[in-house]
Formats: sequence, C-alpha cells, structure tokens
Amino acid sequence: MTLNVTKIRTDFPILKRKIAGKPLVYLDNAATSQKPKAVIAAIDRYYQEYNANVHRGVHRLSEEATIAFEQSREKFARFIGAKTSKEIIFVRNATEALNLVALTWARANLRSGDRILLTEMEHHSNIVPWQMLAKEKGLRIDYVEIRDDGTLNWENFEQLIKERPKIFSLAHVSNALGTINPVRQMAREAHEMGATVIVDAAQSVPHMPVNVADLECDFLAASGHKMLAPTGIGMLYGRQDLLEHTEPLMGGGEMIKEVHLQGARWNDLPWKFEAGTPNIEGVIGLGAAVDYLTKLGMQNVREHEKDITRYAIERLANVKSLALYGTREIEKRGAVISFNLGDIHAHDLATILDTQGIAIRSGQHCAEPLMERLKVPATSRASFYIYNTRREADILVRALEKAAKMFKI
Ligand code: C6P
Repeated sequence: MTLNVTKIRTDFPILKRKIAGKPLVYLDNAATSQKPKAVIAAIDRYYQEYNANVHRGVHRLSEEATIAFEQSREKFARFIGAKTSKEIIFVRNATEALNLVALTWARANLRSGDRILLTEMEHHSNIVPWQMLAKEKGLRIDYVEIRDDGTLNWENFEQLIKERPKIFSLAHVSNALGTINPVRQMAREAHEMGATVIVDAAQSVPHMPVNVADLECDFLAASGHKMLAPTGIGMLYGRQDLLEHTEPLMGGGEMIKEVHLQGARWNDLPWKFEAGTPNIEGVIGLGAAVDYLTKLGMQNVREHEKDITRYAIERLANVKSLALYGTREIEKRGAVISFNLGDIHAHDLATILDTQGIAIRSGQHCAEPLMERLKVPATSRASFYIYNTRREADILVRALEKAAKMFKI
C-alpha cells in the first residue's frame, strides 16, 4: 500500500456517516471530493482569527489574510510546476477557467474561418464555451474521434491537427471514461502546427502529478472542490507571456492600478483577471488542500488509485451482464469506472446502491456527445480517491450482484 488509508480516513469526518444504516461508501469523487479536517480547520481559523478583505487594508487582519491568500497561490503554482504564481488566476471552478480563456485570449486572437480542435470525450465545459465563441466569430470546431476502447484515435488526431487549428483543447483525464490522454505528445504536434494548447485538468490535478512544463501546455484549468478544497474556487494556469498580452474580462476593484474619469490602467498579473473581492476562504482552503496532498505525495496518490482501479475492474469484469467502458490498460486510465448493468437504467442502479450506503454518479456526466458516441443513454460511474479501499470496491461489486438478482438479469 502506498498510502496509509486507515490513517487518511480518520482525517475525513464525513466518512463516519451512516446512510440507511450502512457505512457510507463514497464513490463519487469525480463529482466532488470530501474535505479533510485540515481544510475545514484552515477555513475556520480564517474566520475566527483573521477575517478581512485582501489587498486592501494596511491593518493587521488584512495583512494576514493577504499573506495567506497569496501563499495559497504560491503553493498551487508549485503544485503544478508553474514558473511563477503570476501564472495562476483564481476563478470559481474549471468551467469558469475555460470560459475565461475563451472570452479573453481566444476571442482576441481567433478570426472568422479559424478552427478549434477538441475531442469527442470532452466535458460540456470544454465544448460549450467554444461553441459560443464559434457562433460569435464564425469559427469551425472539429473533434478528435475516440476508439471503441475509449482512447483517442491518433491517426484521426494527426489528420485534424494538419488543418492547423488555432486552439487544441482537451481533457487530461476523461471524467466519464477515465482515459488519460497523452497530452505532452499531442501538445508537441499541436504546437508544431501553430496551435495553442489548453488542458482541462479537472480530473487529473487531484489524482496524479501534473506539471505544466512537462505537459507543454499553454493554459490549464482545474477545480479546487475535486481536490479536497471547498467549492467555489477554481484555478486557471496561463503562460505568463500569453496572459501579459491579454485584456481582462471583467472590470472593477482589484483589477486596476489607477482609474480616472476617462480611463484606467490594469493591475499586474494575476490580479488584472481577478475583479472584485475574491473567494478568500476558498483560496485559503485550497492552500490547506495542496499541503495535504503534497504531504501524501501525488505519485503515491496515483499508485493507490491504480491499485484500487485495477482491483475493481478485475472484480467488476466478473459481474454477469455488466458492461465496462474505457480501456483496460491501467497506465492509460485514472480512478474512474463507467459501467452499465444489463438494461437497468443508470439512475435506477444508483438509487438501489444508495440504499446500501454507496454513493455513485449516474447519467451523462456532462458529456452528452460522448454518450452519443458510446450509443448509451447514460452510465453509472464509480470514482475513487485517497480514502477509498479495496473493501469498498468489494461492497460495490456485491451490491451490483444483488441488484442483478433483483432485476433477474
Ligand atoms: N465534472 C463530474 O461529475 P466544475 O463543475 O467547473 O468544477 O468542473 C467542470 C469539469 C470540467 N472538466 C471535467 C473533465 C470535469 O470532470 C468537470 C466536472 C464533474 O464529472 C461534475 S459534472
């Protein structure tokens, strides 16, 4: 075992909960993770001891809040290998991060007739902002196909990248299939063809070592709430030279250096993109979450998740009438397993599992084009994290076998 899961579990008060008289088995981590005491305590401490607005006051509380706020930015910058914390912009979530790139850098740099390249496995957050921009500016969107095993079709990518799209934006890890995409290899080819590379890392940053220099990406989006931090805090990484030459989206306090009746001058990076009072408690919680994950070691997190995913897939493969989606190659997938049991609708299955205390997600996972490609209306999805155990995978398997009996399939 690469992580001391028994010890980790004691850090998460919610895991002691019972649901319908059964211990909670929380397997909906791709939707949002649970929060450790250290994160809850950091937020509590902020409100109890140094609640104040940031970057505004010279009084002690404001100074302390500003230091904690900016330290969190430094921590996250180090966590993903950014060159400087100026490259980290705080937003609400990964969705807002992707929209921010679309509405600022992309809106200014793309012209009618330009192409954007996405993939068939994208989350709606990495499709709809581009569709909106495409409509506004007359752009064309192409999608890299996926193979039946849920990996990207490399030949198709090579064809489409030769069309010289201005943007190549893709998920690092698919939230519905778990596929880990070879971002670095693809980014190299995309750059050779002149594209700017945007990575939706909502499902990778919480689960494995992620380094923006290794990925060779230009922008990267992530959400705090999937990596032990509170909801309402998201992170956009952008290469400093790109952000320096990009106009802000929103105007107001915080994002300006000086304002006169006839004009204003923007603040330095990263604040020029952070108009208004930010989510201070969210940022402070994020700092504590990064500390927690750093202490565990992200390679250890990945190894633990590989172990439990491999084990769960092996066991699930033996459940009668269970269809598993995605590649079986463990190196190519994260800790997300999508499946269907016979013809039971995913929502019915999730409801049955809930009566056993098991929380999974069911539906289209905000990836409707992918569901169309898989020719399924929905899937059930179990997703693991640092506190999940093989025993919990066993509980899932037994509950599925019970459901199969109940539905006589
Ligand atoms: N996926 C899931 O259950 P937000 O909602 O902005 O924090 O994250 C959006 C997002 C973007 N990209 C990927 C790959 C994602 O998985 C998500 C969020 C959740 O799969 C909620 S739909």
